Amino acid sequence: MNKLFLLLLNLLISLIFITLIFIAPCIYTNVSSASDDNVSGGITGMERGSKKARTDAPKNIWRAIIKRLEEDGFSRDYIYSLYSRDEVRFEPKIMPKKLLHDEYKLNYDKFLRPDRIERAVNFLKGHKAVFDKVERRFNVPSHIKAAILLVETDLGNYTGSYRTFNILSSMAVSNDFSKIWPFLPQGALSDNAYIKRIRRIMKRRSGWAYNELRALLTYCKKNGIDPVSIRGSIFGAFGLCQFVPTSVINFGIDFNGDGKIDLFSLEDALASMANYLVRHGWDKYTINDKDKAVKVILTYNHSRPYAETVLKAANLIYAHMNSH
Ligand SMILES: [Ca+2]
Repeated sequence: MNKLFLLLLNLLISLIFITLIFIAPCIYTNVSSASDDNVSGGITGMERGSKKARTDAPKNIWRAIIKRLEEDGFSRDYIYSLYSRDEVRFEPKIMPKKLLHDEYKLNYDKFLRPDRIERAVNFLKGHKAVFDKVERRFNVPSHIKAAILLVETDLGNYTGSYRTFNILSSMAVSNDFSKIWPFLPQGALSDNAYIKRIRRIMKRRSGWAYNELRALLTYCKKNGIDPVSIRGSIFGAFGLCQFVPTSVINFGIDFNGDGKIDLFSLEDALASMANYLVRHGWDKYTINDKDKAVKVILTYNHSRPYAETVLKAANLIYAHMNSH
């Protein structure tokens, strides 16, 4: 009887031992992975890590735009990775600046100062081979292109410091007035007509910006460019010739033949600019027809003071070139 009791006791101790050594850790692992799965949706450790990084990273403000870009065929991973980057920020402060921008208040006369004209002449002389080559191909005189470069970017010295991706993304999500009203001049907010106008403009510009954002991503993909790296104006234009993305897609030219349209290269920017003007009606007779010239230049930038300044600067550059 004692023997039987001892045998049973030994068996019991062995069972407890086996349970402690082998089975308990398995139970513990299962319990812990099951509880993790509740959080992560039942995926493996590696996937869990990447899923966590992806879902946590982009800020909520981009949620709708990410969904829309996905629906428009851009890869989810690519769009997520872009909107997860530190450089990508919502910039509501630029909205009022853009909304309140008034072309007629800009000081265009500064572009006609003798020192600026002289710099434009020297720039044209310094890059004569490229200017000549583009003129031969498109029939747009070099002094017209130099004048546009002078007014647009001060001959490439100022191409803009805003990230185009941020500008367009911020505008695209700002169809909601509540997102920008804190940044508007407070006095203006008591004016109902002003608020109504701003609301209307924002809605229209949000649609425009989304379209440009999509074009920016398409252009960058085709040309192997990081979209977040491009910097330009508050209006979403970039490069020496200040094109918005849809213009790059429709009128951009790879003139130096390196396989990509790069508007920060003089060859590509000049050819793209000339191509834009030709496609909007510029021909070899336009230089002698001021009304027609103004009409075409207005398609480049819809501002009469701009178009007239470009033509005046072009004439001054031409006169300077031919007086020495
Ligand atoms: Ca190129």
